[in-house]
Amino acid sequence: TVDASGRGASVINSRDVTEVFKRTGEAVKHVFHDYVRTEAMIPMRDGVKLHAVILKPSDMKDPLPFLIQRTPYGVDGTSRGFFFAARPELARDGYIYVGEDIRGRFKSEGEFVMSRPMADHKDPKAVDESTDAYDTVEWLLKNVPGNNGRAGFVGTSYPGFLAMAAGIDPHPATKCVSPQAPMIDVWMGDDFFHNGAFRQTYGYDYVKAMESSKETSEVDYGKKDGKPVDGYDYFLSRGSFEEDLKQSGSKELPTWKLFLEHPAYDSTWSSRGVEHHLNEVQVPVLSVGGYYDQEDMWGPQSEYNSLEPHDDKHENFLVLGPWRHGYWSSSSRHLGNVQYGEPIGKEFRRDIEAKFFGHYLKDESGFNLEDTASFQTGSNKWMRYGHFPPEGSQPTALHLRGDGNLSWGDVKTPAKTAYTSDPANPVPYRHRPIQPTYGEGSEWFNWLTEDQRFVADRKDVATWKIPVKKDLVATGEVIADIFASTTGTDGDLVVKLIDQYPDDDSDPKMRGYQLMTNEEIFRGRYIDGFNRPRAIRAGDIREFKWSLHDVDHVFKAGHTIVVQVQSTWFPLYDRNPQTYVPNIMTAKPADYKAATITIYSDKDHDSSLQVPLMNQCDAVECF
Ligand code: PG9
Repeated sequence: TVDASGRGASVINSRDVTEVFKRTGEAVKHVFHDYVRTEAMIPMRDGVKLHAVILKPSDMKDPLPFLIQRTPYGVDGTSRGFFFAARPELARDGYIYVGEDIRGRFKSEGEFVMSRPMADHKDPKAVDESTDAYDTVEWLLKNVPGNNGRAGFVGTSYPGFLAMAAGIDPHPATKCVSPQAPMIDVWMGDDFFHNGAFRQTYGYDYVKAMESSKETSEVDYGKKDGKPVDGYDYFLSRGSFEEDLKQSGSKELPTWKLFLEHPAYDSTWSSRGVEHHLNEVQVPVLSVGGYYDQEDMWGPQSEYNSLEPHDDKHENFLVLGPWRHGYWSSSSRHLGNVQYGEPIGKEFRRDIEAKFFGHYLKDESGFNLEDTASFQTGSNKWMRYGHFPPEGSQPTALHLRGDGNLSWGDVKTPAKTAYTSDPANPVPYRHRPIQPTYGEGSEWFNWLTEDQRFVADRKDVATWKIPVKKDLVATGEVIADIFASTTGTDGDLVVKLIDQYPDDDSDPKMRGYQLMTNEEIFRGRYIDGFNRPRAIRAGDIREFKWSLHDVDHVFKAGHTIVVQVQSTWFPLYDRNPQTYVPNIMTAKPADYKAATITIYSDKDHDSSLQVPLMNQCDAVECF
């Protein structure tokens, strides 16, 4: 360890940096700076020291701002998106880059707490990710010569949450933050739960990887007959999450314990919900999110929505695109099988991200985002909006009729649609075999773009369709509003909005393809509140209403809109026993029972999706 004044510092030359670029697959012809690399142990207000790597362009003439990324993934290597790998356009612009290991991770002292709750900032001794960011800036300003007195924070996913925390009660020198795919509430809609349904594979895998040691560990489901075990069989044979942990033979890890003991949205989780603190943000925020983010789709959307009412200075910006988790670091022109024609990640990094930091940290010109930039799928073009959803976006009911058809007009004939959901034979969320989340051969990254025909013939998946006669533009939030009953006393509902491509599509890979544009799960026991789980009375018709997130998509004429409803999405989500038990994490084998779910379509129980149409009257023929 050396101090930040440069004593004992090593120089990273441009060739090393080029190597880093190369590893990302990015063809970079020019590298602009050599860097002086130093390390420091930065003292926090409670005496704990955090390990940081500081990279200063060796050719710098004028003072430069700090661009800081705090992370639980280690700052020594180039893994998990340290600046050069994930953000070459920013690296080219010249900043003093700082990467810092958060408490308890890699070379930092202290204890790691998964998505550490916000502390009371009136207490001078309290620490959280916001105070650690503050203390880091304070130390850097005083100890790293050549800075211009300004700092910005950037990060994706966990580091995105850390960037957002740096903007809450920020250090006065912190001038802007860009939280990208931040987890904003790990219970409500990000990594660990969605609307109360537990993300079993993710919760198991990620916690094991992060909490088994100070560094990141591998997760493996083992082998059977010489082949890797399919995660579907692995979790099905184990039953409840409690049983799963028992059989894994692993020691009890702190966040697993939270899952077991706090399955509902109590203060354990709400204290980790960053959205509850966003009225305290006083710096410009550039939130970035993917329409196909398999981990933190909810975070950036809810962050933007929570900040918007307090945005008097118009400094709350949003960028959305058809990316999987963090995929704006790539310059790919496609996601899975879906082609976009242009390297949208590169355009975002060059035209928006680099300009945002240039503007707020160096007073450079060129940042011209008014509010939102969204890459609209279907039409495959960048759109700019003064607000999201834009003016003209109209929530329009798409009704689920009894005959398997959808209709834009009111339902005339009362009807019901029923299916039986059996926890012994749950619907897979992606095609099998299913590897551990981040393991070798895992198709976790692109599962949200998988062709849904792989489950379309199952009897426990209900389907509705409508042909698209004229191009339909949907921009805004999609809401599911489902009237349903069950023969059980608890249950889950999964609703998927799908764009089905025509059988003669010009791209052979896309012929008949069922591409989800929106999808989400809701756990029935939370119908009266996420902190108030309760049994549903068998046979009662109840209204279940929840968000399927934002969309910006053109359903083209000649395509078909499809809605699928099912009650399992396994093993990403644990199985609901469908019999009410106080804690699903500890359910017993006898609790898991098949149930028949009935969806109603009539005047008083109008099951539908609210689709945010931009050209409602024209496209729907003014019904
Ligand atoms: N999505 C990851 C994560 C963040 C926070 C909690 C759990 C997981 C990540 O990629 O950082």
